[in-house]
Amino acid sequence: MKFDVLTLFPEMFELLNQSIIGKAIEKDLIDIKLINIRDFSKDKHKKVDDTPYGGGAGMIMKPDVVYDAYQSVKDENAKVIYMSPQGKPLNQKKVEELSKENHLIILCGHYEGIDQRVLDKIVDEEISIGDYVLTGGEIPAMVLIDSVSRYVKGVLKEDSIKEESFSNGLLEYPQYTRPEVFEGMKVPEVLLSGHHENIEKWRKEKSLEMTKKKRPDILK
Ligand code: 4G1
Repeated sequence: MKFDVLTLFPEMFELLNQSIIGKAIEKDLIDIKLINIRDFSKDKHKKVDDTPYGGGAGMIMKPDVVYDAYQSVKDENAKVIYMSPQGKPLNQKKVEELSKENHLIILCGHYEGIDQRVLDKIVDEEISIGDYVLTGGEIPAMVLIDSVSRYVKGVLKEDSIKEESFSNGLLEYPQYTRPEVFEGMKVPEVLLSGHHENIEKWRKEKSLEMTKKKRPDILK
């Protein structure tokens, strides 16, 4: 899976060189190319933004600079995603759908956003990670890359994907590890029993109970 990220802050993506995603990059299971939009400024001061027509606070990213950055990675078979608070909400269904693509080009806005004309010209899909104000689309892009990469073959151990919460539409059951007693609290007896059917039954019940209590909104 190939991710090309168009951003003014490529250094922010160094976070992804850690842990499971870092390993996946080392193993060439995923390829993350960072394109610094500023490199495509024709201006001698490397200007990438300007004041909004019609007035108002802040700066808008210039369409020609963003377009030239896009042209440098353009691929007819790629899907171009703009991380935007106006996008469709990212959920596990969308993540699974995107994981079927071979090449994603991810555009990150900064400041007050990007001139609408270049968005109209190049963007296939707008995606949002949630309803709150951020300073840029970089963290949302990392959320997307992390969540989609988990579905790429070889990134996780074969059985880890199915086990996860949400794949069955429910939250995860509670988990325990050693010690058997912590601050006077025992691990549920059934988990020590070695009785796999009973354990599975208990986990299913707990998943349902947790979801009803904590996230009734996701219960269909
Ligand atoms: C109005 C949140 C503006 C933000 C209303 C989730 C947020 C990208 C996302 C904003 C961004 C609300 C996202 C806001 C995001 C231009 C650069 C847009 C940063 C920008 C609720 C600032 N998921 N936000 N505007 O945050 O890019 O993907």
